[in-house]
Amino acid sequence: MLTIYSDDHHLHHGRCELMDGQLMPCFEMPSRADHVLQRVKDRDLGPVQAPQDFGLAPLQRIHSRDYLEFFKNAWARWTEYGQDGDLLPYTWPARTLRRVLPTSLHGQLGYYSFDGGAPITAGTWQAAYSAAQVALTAQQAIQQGARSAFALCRPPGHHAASDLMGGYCYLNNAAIAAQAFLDQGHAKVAIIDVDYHHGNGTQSIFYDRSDVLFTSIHGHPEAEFPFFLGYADELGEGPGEGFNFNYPLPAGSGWDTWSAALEAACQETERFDADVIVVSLGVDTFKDDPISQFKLDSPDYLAMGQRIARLGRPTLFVMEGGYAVAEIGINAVNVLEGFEQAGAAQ
Ligand code: SP5
Ligand code: ZN
Repeated sequence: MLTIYSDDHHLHHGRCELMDGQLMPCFEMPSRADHVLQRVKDRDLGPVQAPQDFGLAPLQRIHSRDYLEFFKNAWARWTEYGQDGDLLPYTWPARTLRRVLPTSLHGQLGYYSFDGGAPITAGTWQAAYSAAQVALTAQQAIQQGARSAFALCRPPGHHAASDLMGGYCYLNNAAIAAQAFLDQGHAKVAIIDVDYHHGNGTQSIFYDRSDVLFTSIHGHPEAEFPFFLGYADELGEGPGEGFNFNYPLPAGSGWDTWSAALEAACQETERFDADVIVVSLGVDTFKDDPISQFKLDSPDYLAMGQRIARLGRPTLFVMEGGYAVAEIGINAVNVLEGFEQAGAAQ
């Protein structure tokens, strides 16, 4: 399997995130992608290539112009205040407040974010821009006939909405790639989000559309981030009704429970009859993940890849979460190897 990877992810190295009521050192760190890349090489998964640059146009198909402009310029505006530490939001337009764009940097950052978990640093825009190009380059490989490809994206993307950053995410790499498939002639794309957290950004982007099926298996939002989306009764709206399926699971869920949800998601995906599949590949479902509560073990990721392969469609894997850094490479690459094994058996 071809892997697309850019060293630019090192440009994003946040110091602190606001989580569980405290400022904490960032769990989303450069060594995550380094470990995955190392495992790709150790296992001889296939060639590793640098991304091409498709410019801003494919990003603008998913994100609003004003959001992209804000994100691109935020760090420079911050340095004009004489600041050189990470920039975090602290006020949001919650209930009772007006959703009107202020002129202030901090007001605008609150407007364009939904949590305090996505710090902006000097290199965040460049890293996120390159991650989106990584996804687009892997998408192009499939467009040109590859059965699968792996976009080793960092920072991740599935929490980012059209004009919102949060949950370590700035640009929605999976959504950008899915839209690129549609723009290049495909009629139906299915996104399967296996990250431990609900892919609220991806869901919101495609919620009223029938050309993208979104399925997500995740910690129940009653108890787990991002809390305010990801319930099973969210089925899509308007033309998108019946094209969104959430499988929220309780803390402590292991492979038996999790794989039953994957089976349900795969059956919806089969019914939808997608041309191509995009997998939002988070491995924070791992039993030793420091911020998550599921109990998957490393061999389970092989089975995950095998089940996805049985869908029999060209498949783009896009890296999302996973914070047990020492095992992230084993678990992510196990999904890819499981996929390839099942394909070879077909
Ligand atoms: C891409 C991705 O996986 N983003 C996840 C962002 C999660 N941020 C909030 C995490 C809250 C964790 N709470 C842990 C409670 C047990 N200590
Ligand atoms: Zn996650």
